[in-house]
Amino acid sequence: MLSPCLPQLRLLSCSIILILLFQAGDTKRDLKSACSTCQQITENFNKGYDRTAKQNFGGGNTAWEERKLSKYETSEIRLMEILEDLCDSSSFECNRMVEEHEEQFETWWFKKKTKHPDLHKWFCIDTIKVCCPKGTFGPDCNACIGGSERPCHGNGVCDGDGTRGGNGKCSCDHAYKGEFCLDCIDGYFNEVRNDTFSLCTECDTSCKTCTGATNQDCDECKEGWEEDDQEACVDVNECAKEPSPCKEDQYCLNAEGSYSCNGCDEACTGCTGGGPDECQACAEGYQDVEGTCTDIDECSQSDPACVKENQECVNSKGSFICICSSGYEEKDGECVQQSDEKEESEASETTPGPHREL
Ligand SMILES: [Ca+2]
Repeated sequence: MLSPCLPQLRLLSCSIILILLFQAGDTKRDLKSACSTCQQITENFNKGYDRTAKQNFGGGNTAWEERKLSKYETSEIRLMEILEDLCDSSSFECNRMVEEHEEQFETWWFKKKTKHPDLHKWFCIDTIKVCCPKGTFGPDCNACIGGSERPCHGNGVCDGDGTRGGNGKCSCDHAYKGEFCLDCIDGYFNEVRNDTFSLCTECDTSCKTCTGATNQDCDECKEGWEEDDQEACVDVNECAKEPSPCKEDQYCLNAEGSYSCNGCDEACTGCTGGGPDECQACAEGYQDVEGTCTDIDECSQSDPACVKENQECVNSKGSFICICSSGYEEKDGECVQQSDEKEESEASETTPGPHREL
């Protein structure tokens, strides 16, 4: 068949077809929103119905009042009061729908209400045909996949459910998959399963896939777990492996299904744990005191660490510094008396950093 879009002469008809196609797609989306608009309208109608009932039945008990009220109950005035409050003024779709179908509301109010008390069913489904009964979808209200009683076998949402739109296909709930939402995703297994019912339950945390709930029911272990000789998935102790998966200044901490690398204490060169008592060797500036790497106080050793005149030693963690004594300042590597205007200021540092060589 020739495409109608080939010759330039047919540009116009081609455009019309494209527009129609575009509108068809649009209409499909509109059908769902038309139903939800209608649903909202009927909900608001029911609220309005209750509201007007409360307003007008308060305390009336004389025969005259009862007659008057019962007249109001089915009156056009009451209908109008309800209709007024069906839509937000900003909702174009809602107002358009109410306006367009005002007559239907009157028909229902005066003639159909008793026989068809469910306004949503009478109005949205049977009369203006923007909605379908629950569990059905599309222009002809066909049953959703899995049937209208339990769409998607109770494990998902049917596209267009309850509207004249959609395609009836299932979006499965978490843990379920497949066209019918009867299959389980990885990490879950079918605890119960037949043609119409499926219950997916989570596998043991060690399984990637499984047939039951324990770590012996795994088909395949998850990463970080391995099969032991009883064919159960157990944690891999990554920290016991050679070479260690961690860097030199880190220690390894095993965990169920994983491990972590953590920094050693600053007193250590290499370590087996987090504290200064778990060092493999002490870092420079530290020494082993009863199994704990402890800062060396260079300033209190018999050999003075800072040797220049008017210099003082200040110890720090893993190191020390030499500073000029109070009243002296550093000049060309020497500590000299401060000039008058600077006398008040703090003693200044001669040279920063470790001074192991001094
Ligand atoms: Ca592990």
